[in-house]
Amino acid sequence: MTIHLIERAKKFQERTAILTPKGSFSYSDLFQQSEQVAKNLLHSSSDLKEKRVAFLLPSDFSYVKVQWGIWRAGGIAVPLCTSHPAPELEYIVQNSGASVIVTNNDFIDIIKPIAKRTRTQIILESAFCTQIDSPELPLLSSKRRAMILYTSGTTGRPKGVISTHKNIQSQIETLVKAWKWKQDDHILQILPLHHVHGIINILNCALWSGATCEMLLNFNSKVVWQHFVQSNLTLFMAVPTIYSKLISTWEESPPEQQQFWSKACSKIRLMVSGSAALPIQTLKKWKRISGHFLLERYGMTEIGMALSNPLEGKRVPGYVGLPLPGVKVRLVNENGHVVEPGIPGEIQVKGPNVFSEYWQRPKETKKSFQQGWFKTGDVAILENGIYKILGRNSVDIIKSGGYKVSALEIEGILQTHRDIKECAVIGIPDAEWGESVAVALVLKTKTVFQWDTFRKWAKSQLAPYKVPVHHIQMKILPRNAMGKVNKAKLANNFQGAVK
Ligand code: MCA
Ligand code: AMP
Repeated sequence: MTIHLIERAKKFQERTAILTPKGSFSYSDLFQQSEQVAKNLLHSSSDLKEKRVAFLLPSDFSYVKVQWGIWRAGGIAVPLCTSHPAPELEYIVQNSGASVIVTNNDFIDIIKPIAKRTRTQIILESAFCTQIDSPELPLLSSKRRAMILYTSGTTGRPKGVISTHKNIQSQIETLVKAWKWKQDDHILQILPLHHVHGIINILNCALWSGATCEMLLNFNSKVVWQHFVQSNLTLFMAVPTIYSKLISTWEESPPEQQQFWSKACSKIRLMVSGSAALPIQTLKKWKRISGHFLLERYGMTEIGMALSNPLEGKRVPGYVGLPLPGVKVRLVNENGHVVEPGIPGEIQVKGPNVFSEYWQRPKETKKSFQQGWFKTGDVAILENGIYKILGRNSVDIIKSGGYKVSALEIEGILQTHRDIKECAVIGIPDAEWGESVAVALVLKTKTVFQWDTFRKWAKSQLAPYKVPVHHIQMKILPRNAMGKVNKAKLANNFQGAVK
């Protein structure tokens, strides 16, 4: 079998697949250049046979052709995040067992020592320009494992979520159907490309459909507003924090500018929000500014998208709609029994969209399923026939700016600092970020502590979005009778926290 997503590119030929500030690339360009990537990666072998290929590339055409090239050569694509510091990158390279890292000259200085320590080969993306005629590309089963995305959990370091080609295809097909993607669509890609939202919902849904994906290197509020004006966008998808930032930029602009920007939104056919709860205030403000009633949907790295408000028909603020085509959803109580409508329960999901396993973590994979249903850890309720997300069943998972971060992982890293005796990390509500990462620190005695210096150190260890933005110092952490930190109580201590 061939990869359906990639075979479809043959149909779209000279249509524009990728548009970047540096140029425009057709489906033929993508098909041919990803073939060259695949042949270069294969070198003299006939199949990468699920070899892990990590790649650290900007959000542009090089990223897309390398991702497709890895798939076409039979490898597992492991996308790395451009904003991660060396220790985060090294963890993923090490954990995935990648044998190759593809990168470019902009990232070579950070990658070189990692490659040396992990004994990984570096290939510069520019080397893929070499024309190679053979070998033939391998035929792949849809069960072939295709991608590992790292996601934070309630235990330890992030886990690798493995999706097969079948999983990816069904995650794409359900969205293409539900949101009526078509060839004439044109979407703006401003999200990080190491998560499902950017990779599946935006980039590969566009490519499946023969549409155009316009890629910017990162998110900048003013630049996005300018693109609403100057590009022929029909679709826009983002996390609530981005809508909140777009609203602030609009509010700070002069009235003529506001009118101009607002008017430009009318040519867009659909705007979607997801990855975190959309505050009703943000939904209402965005409606006033852009005329768009945001379509809110719910998903997770392990399952792609599961629930969505309708494309046509009534969207209800604060609710995430109904299961997408082909996705089964149920709500289950603590005893493992399906609950009646009106009773809260954990969301469990089943379907071809659900990931195959956590990379090299058979026990955790087993624990996260109940009779073939994936246990999301999110709690929801079915009210008036539609789902509403109520929260998560763990205080140790924080959602900030649409990123999922683990309090325990951050604590583990911060505790390695010489001044820290112990610490506890929690998420505190934030109108713009959803939640902010906050830390209560107990310092070693005789420590002259400087928050800024400490934060700088934390940034060298952790992804920027995991670094705490609020802190308090305590003599002792509040603990319960079992000795566990009482995080609910701790949250009260952060009123008026130092930023
Ligand atoms: C973080 N920062 C804050 C706060 N929190 N500043 C003030 N108050 C806060 N509460 C600051 C940090 O101090 C740091 O700043 C910076 O933000 C780091 O966070 P980062 O997210 O990297 O910030 P950014 O570069 O300003 O970008 C904002 C962003 C970004 C564009 C909203 O967070 C983003 O792209 N989010 C999307 C994530 C995403 O795609 N998630 C999908 C995964 P400094 O470094 O200056 O000190 S979920 C998914 O895929 C599932 C399947 C789904 O459902 O979609
Ligand atoms: P991730 O594992 O990074 O893919 O993040 C998935 C998590 O984001 C889910 O388990 C939810 O907790 C959260 N999430 C995604 N979409 C929504 C939404 N519309 N409302 C509330 N939470 C959401």
